[in-house]
Amino acid sequence: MTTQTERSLVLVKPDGFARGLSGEVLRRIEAKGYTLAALAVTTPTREQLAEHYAEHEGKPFYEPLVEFMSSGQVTAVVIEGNRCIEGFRALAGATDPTAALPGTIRGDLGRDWGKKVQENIVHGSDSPESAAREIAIWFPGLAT
Ligand code: RTP
Ligand code: MG
Repeated sequence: MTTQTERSLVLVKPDGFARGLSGEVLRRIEAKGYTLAALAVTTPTREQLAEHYAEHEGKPFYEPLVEFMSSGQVTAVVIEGNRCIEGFRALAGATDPTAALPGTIRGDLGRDWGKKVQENIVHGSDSPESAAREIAIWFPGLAT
């Protein structure tokens, strides 16, 4: 087990933002004990999303995903705390909100809306390398 302080990039996606769930997501992050290092409301550009989702380029859900993510405002957050990357992904739950366990953000607040892409309220970085890369995309001025 590592106990290094780390940062993760969290996004409240356009579905969560439009439903007014940014506060609820932030509440769960803070209740868990992580701290906020940066916060912004922004409408993602396709260029930002192409960088952010580079690993998914070419997959069947890529275009609908970029379309969905650029469709409205998001709340972008840098969170901080020991093992917060793993910890936030546990808070978020499984990618598919129908299958995500109750108690998780996606399990409690998400569902299948019959869209072309899984609308699942939040994004969280999946590794220290992804976190560093993603934080630079969403908060280019943030000191490391
Ligand atoms: P995220 O990156 O947003 O934290 O979610 P994740 O790691 O759980 O999921 P990932 O595999 O990285 O996929 C990124 C996002 O693409 C959408 N997706 N749709 N089969 C599908 O329709 C499908 N698969 C993925 C979801 O919005 C997912 O969060
Ligand atoms: Mg991912």
